[in-house]
Amino acid sequence: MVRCVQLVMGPAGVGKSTYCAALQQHGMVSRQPVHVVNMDPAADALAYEPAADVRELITVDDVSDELALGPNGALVYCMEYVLEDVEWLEEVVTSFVDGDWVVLDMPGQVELYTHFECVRELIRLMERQMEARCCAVFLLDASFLGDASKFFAGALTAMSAMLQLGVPHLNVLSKVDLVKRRLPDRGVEGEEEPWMVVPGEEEREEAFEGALERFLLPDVPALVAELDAKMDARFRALNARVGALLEDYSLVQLVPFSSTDEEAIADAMLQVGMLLQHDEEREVRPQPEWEGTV
Ligand SMILES: Nc1nc2c(ncn2[C@@H]2O[C@H](COP(=O)(O)OP(=O)(O)OP(=O)(O)O)[C@@H](O)[C@H]2O)c(=O)[nH]1
Ligand SMILES: [Mg+2]
Repeated sequence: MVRCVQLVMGPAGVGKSTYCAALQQHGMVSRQPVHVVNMDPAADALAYEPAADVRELITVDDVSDELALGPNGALVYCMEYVLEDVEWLEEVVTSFVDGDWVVLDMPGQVELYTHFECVRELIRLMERQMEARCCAVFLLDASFLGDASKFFAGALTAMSAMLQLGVPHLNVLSKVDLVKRRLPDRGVEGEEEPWMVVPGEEEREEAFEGALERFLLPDVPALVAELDAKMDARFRALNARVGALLEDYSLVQLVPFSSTDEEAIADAMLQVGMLLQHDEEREVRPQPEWEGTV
């Protein structure tokens, strides 16, 4: 009896909840049940139909009012509360059938994954007490990784979470459709007669692939050189070490994702499935009840 649990994490606004909604939709179409659990006690409206919602147990607003804590303190308090009152999560996770996906839509405070103990302890409890196989899906927003310093900052944050949580880890580059949308619709300045060049769909597609490659197959020495050019010379050795660290451990590998791209959604599912050897847990089951509702 094993449940495969994805913890969807990353900084605020990277698209975690949208990723969960896309997975749920994809699961309906591909007849692979995906149960999304809202684990964000400060969430507003949800873009998906939650199988369970932590706000049934505790909310940031209640904690802020009762304990006069600020939003971050209240959130950490809520997560520690979930850990103490773990029966709630246990009931949720163990209510699902073996082989179904359980997707936890986590809050956007990145310190929860890089500094505090509560998420790590929750994972250990799920593994020990709830027969869960957990992995971290860490989202990084394509629109925020534009230059070398942002790229390294993002990759290092994802790496901190990976080291802190100690579970199989997948870095996902979210909102890649925005990379395409932000491409210039005319020739780039500096090129010959740029105002004459209006790329067609094919050229835009090629430019998109090129822009995406910068993220997906990053040229680390070139990124390090970009950093060196911006920073004081005394940081060169540090930049080189950080670059080597990320490269040596393949920590800059990202899976591209866009919530509107069915192929990207299927691929993300496949990658996470391989990470947790999910297929081994799948059961062949009769037609699901929700057939016909999509
Ligand atoms: N263009 C585009 N926009 C996206 C995509 N995914 C999410 N967004 C938008 O990004 C914004 C934030 O998305 P959410 O899914 O709420 O992000 P989140 O990480 O759950 O945010 P928090 O829970 O507040 O940390 C919303 O306006 C989404 O519509 C995507 O793939 N493409
Ligand atoms: Mg969210």
